[in-house]
Amino acid sequence: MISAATLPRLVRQALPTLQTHLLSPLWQEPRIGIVHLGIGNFHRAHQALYTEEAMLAAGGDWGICGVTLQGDVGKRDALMEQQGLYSVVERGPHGAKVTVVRALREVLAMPHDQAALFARLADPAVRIVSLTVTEKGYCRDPRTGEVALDNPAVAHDLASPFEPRTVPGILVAALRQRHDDARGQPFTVLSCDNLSHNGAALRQVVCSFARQLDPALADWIAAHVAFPSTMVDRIVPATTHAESVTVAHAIVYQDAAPVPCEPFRQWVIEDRFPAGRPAWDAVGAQLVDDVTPFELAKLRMLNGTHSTLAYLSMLGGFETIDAAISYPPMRNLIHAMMTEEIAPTLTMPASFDLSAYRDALLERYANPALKHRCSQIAMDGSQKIPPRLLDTIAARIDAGQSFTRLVLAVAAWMMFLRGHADDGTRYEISDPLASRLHALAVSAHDDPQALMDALLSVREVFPADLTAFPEFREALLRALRLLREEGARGAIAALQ
Ligand code: CS2
Repeated sequence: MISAATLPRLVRQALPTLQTHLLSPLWQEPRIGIVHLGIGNFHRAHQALYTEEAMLAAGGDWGICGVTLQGDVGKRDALMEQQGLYSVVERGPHGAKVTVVRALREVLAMPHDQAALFARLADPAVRIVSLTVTEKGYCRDPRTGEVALDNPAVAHDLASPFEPRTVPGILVAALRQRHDDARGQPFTVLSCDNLSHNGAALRQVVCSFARQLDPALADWIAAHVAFPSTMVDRIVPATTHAESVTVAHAIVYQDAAPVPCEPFRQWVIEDRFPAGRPAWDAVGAQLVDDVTPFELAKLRMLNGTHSTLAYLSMLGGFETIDAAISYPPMRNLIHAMMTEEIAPTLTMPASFDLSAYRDALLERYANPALKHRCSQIAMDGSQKIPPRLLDTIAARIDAGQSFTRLVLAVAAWMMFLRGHADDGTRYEISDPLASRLHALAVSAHDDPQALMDALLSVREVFPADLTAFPEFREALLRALRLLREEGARGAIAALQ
């Protein structure tokens, strides 16, 4: 048994001995061409790998500067001690594959490294700024799509625009540098988060923030900066001790920042990069004119059922996605939800087979090696419920079709907000609106009607036109009563 703690640290001098864990023995250290905001596990197991492969296939200076926005100096230091190196552990039913990734060249932690970040963002060699900052990182007012002026962090950035802390604040300050530099060219801004129309959504947030400060700058951004949309897909759980152990055995170095993920990956990108891009298309990414159908399919089929599994599991006592999906009534429910309620809302290119997509998702969920925790997916429901479930319900209502299972998922989220499972086990709620949502849920004293009325009043989540639909309210109340009377497992059995 190797103990990771006793091994030497993973550094670039070790690479010659790690050939079997590299994508290729060839490698020329690239200059930094991408700044990535939100250097979490997802980026490191997805875009960073595609980018390294693209450089291997076609060259280019697309080294990555990763930025943590939560002041996580521990993460910065761990990765910088390893000179940006880290391992990706692909966990499939047939074992683990460990790859050491070299594309990450620098890690900065905001707000500590503000000067270094803005120097980097002013460098014309940086041609893309990409983001995985989760839904809440956009500081978006869901009612208008503009930057949320009542968000205290946004107010801070508007008052101190040269010391920004938020994503819109940082992007606008960086674009202002490019605008003020006579030779400056803008970089392309690439949202890689699970938002509908993520490029357009980010553009609106950034332009509305800039307009508060300087309308001429806002006009320049609107006219000159590209915000392509993307659909990103790979299931990437949080790192656990198991990864350190797997990596220590495989590479015999100590990696303080390994990332687990599933073998599957997909990336569909709107091809609008005026300042150039890596040859992602040479390594499996699909570059298309319109991402919308792929994005909606992924948000509704994958993320929608992921959230459904997460909330029903938090109530019904399944810890991981594979445990939940191997419970036959749950699998039946998710299968039926995708087939009968979600797929009919999607209009896909002729070559896209939605039944095959559904079956592949069910197989990915069943991956026993991944241990994707339901509590991780249950986080930030206030941000996730609208694009993943409510938009689909609205489409079903428009088409005059039923949405019994979709609404069960919304009801499960409402019950989840009480803070305990059906058997009384307590858990933490992690959400930007957590205290308000929890207080509303508790104030209902387990009365389904009161719970529904309290939570439907939260306008950041439920648009007024949806809550005005009697069919929606009736179906939601029925689902809440079912969960209250039968528990999550009973409700799953009833609606499978
Ligand atoms: C998940 C996603 O945590 C969540 O909310 O639904 O992170 C999901 O694993 C990815 O979008 C898959 O690409």
